[in-house]
Amino acid sequence: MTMTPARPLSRRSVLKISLASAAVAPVLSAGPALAGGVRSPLAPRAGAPVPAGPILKPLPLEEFVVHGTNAEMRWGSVRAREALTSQADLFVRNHTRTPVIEATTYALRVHGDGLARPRGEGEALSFRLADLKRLPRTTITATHECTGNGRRFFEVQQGTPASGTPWGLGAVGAVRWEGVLLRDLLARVGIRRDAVSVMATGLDDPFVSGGVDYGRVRRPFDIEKALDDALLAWGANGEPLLPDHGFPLRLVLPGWVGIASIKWLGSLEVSTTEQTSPWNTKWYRMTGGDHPADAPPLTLNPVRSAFELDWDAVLPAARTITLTGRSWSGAAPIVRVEVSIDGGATWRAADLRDKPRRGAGHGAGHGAGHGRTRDLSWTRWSYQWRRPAVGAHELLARARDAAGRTQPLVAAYNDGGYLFDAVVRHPVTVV
Ligand SMILES: Nc1nc2c(c(=O)[nH]1)N[C@H]1C(S)=C(S)[C@@H](COP(=O)(O)O)O[C@H]1N2
Ligand SMILES: [Mo]
Repeated sequence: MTMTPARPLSRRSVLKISLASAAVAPVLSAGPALAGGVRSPLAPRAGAPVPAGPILKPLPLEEFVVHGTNAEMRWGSVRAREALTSQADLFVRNHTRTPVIEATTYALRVHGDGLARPRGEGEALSFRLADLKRLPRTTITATHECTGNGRRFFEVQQGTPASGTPWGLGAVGAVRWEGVLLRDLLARVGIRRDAVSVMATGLDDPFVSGGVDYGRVRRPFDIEKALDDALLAWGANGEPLLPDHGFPLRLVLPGWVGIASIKWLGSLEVSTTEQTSPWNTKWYRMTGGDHPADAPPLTLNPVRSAFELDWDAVLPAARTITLTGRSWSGAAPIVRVEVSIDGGATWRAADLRDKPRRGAGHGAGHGAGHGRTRDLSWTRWSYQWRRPAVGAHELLARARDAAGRTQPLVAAYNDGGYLFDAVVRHPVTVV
């Protein structure tokens, strides 16, 4: 079987890179559509404990707030020293529950009419983890964040509740993902030059809500992202993925809304037509408020900032209190952060601890390459709060990214409570 596309792909130089050296020989699998060895967490196996809940890792109360099948990180538990979020501390967003998948029998299936040799689902190419690990490795450090992060502030700060998990600001982390760029896999598989979209489908249980079965969690994305920095990740911060974060393989679309990064990746369909799923038509689009009826599916995450403090934190009075926090953007590095300790009347610059790196930003074509590290991570900052008065205060922080995007004082309302990017008023008490 040849892995070379039927004709040269002149449009995208990236695809030219390694067509000659097909290091991977995909196995044709005639097996069932989900040959990945998914086991229902409810089905006990000999010698293995039956997972108790939708999330398998421990969720200590001091570190997490649990919302049903989801859990967010408490900002007061963030350690200023550590730039990255360990998987143990990372928020979890599950539509259903974490599946337990055997790495040895797992395989990623790739099909669609956008492949150089079109393949239906039943004749998908199948890649085991070991096959993928033979491809060039790439590491990308990026913030990872739920689209609905900050949703509860639509209610508590703006008086307009939105439906969905009432996240504070803790549905975010920064992770060093390790894996293979999707473009490196597609270069070996070969795609047609008129391929336009890729559908990623997870292996977790179908999502049922309000009596409707929406099928497996899946979302399409455009071929430009697929050929830019989309990563098939098997590692996080130097360790294999935890089951809750997508073991054995997840998609990572750096800078994009969390839903784009499909966990427990079962299949990729490369298509010559636009694809849809409820996750880009019904949800994860702006509806309601002042948004037009045909607003496009959400892609980039906005600019946000948080103090490394619990909500309603109590701070011992001192001549100067050092406040620390982080700001991040899905589009570009943070270039400026301002803090207000008087409710927004006056603002002063915070000291940025992580300076924007040259070459950081989007596009794997510049400054990024095989086996090299790119940085789309958050920026840690600090602020000296001098002579804080004893009593109740609101702390505000706002950031600007290198793309010129900032944080407004009011976020645009939408029914799904997505992209709350306004300055959050963080209450603290000095005693
Ligand atoms: N298969 C699958 N992928 C998924 C989800 C899911 O429920 N199932 N949730 C999505 C959402 S909404 C988010 S915010 C991120 C959360 O990733 P994490 O749980 O590893 O932090 O995964 C995305 N990928
Ligand atoms: Mo999400």
